[in-house]
Amino acid sequence: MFIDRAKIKVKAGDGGNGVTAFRREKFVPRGGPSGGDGGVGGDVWIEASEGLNTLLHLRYNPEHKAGRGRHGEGSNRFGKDGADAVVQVPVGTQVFDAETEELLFDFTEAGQRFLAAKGGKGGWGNSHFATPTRRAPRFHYTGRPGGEKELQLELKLIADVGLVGFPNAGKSTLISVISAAKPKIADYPFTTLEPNLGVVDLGEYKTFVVADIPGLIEGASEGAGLGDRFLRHVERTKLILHLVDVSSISGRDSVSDYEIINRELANYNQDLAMRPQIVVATKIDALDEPERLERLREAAENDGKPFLQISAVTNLGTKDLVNLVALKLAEIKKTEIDLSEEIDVE
Ligand SMILES: Nc1nc2c(ncn2[C@@H]2O[C@H](COP(=O)(O)OP(=O)(O)OP(=O)(O)O)[C@@H](O)[C@H]2O)c(=O)[nH]1
Ligand SMILES: [Mg+2]
Repeated sequence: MFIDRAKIKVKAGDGGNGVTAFRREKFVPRGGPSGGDGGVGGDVWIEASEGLNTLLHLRYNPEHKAGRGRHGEGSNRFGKDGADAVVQVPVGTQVFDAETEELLFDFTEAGQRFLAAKGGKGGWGNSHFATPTRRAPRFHYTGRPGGEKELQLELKLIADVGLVGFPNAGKSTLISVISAAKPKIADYPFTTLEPNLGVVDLGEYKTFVVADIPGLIEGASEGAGLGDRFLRHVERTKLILHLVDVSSISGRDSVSDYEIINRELANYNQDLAMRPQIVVATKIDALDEPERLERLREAAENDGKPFLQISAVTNLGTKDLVNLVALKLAEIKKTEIDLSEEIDVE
């Protein structure tokens, strides 16, 4: 499970001040009090939105303020209320008080709203304070300050797609090309030491989340290399992209690489071997022995797995890959819905 975190500061609007004023009318020597109330400060709301997948947008924009209430005026005119501010978050976001760490709200559905900071009340103008014995009160209340809080937002991100392959297969390079993630890339094994997440933007608010994990080697399922520490991240994904370097720089055999990784997945958890998988031949730009590619294609086809070839460096095939992933994910989602409907019927 990856956790996306963002700390934000919310500040509701202060209430406007009331005012002290008196009526001045022709022929009325001493008019009564006429000071209006201050407006109410705006609230800060947090709202769950369907279109968001991460908290990234808040990391660059951590302060959210609502408008202040305007001050009251003479002739019993009330100050205008301050405008509310709305912070959008993805479904699945949990809101904690940053100071006490208390869980304040858990967003489970799009459209839910949580009042994060309440606007200050407006102060009363002096006309509120007139009594038969105190006809000309010369005081008013000031507005109350708006609520203010630091909030810790946390989102458990579940990757839809897991990238697996030997070290150096080009996993991090691929995620850097199809998403905004900028992981470290280098021509030595085990460059990636911790999983990276990337959000792939398909346009129109459609996205999917890809996890790039450290390279796997033979024995990974028993803890070799960085091994099983990260395979659990793949366990929750719906689709596996299995990247295999087919260039001869790798110095290894593409088909045996492919078989070793599949064996490690199965050893770790038999379910992973059954998980939908797309086989992706990488570094096609550096392909100098085409039979490496053809043998891998055959192996994938024999296993009934879709096969694609890409070069993340020249961008060849990456768009097709993203489209195929989107299509497969939609198919998987549809099967899940059909299955749950069948269960409902029983
Ligand atoms: N020619 C060529 N080189 C590539 C391509 N994709 C990645 N590389 C190179 O391959 C090397 C390894 O790439 P990474 O993306 O770091 O590989 P990785 O699979 O994330 O490796 P680990 O994190 O160690 O598991 C780097 O030198 C990349 O520049 C490609 O499409 N063509
Ligand atoms: Mg990497």
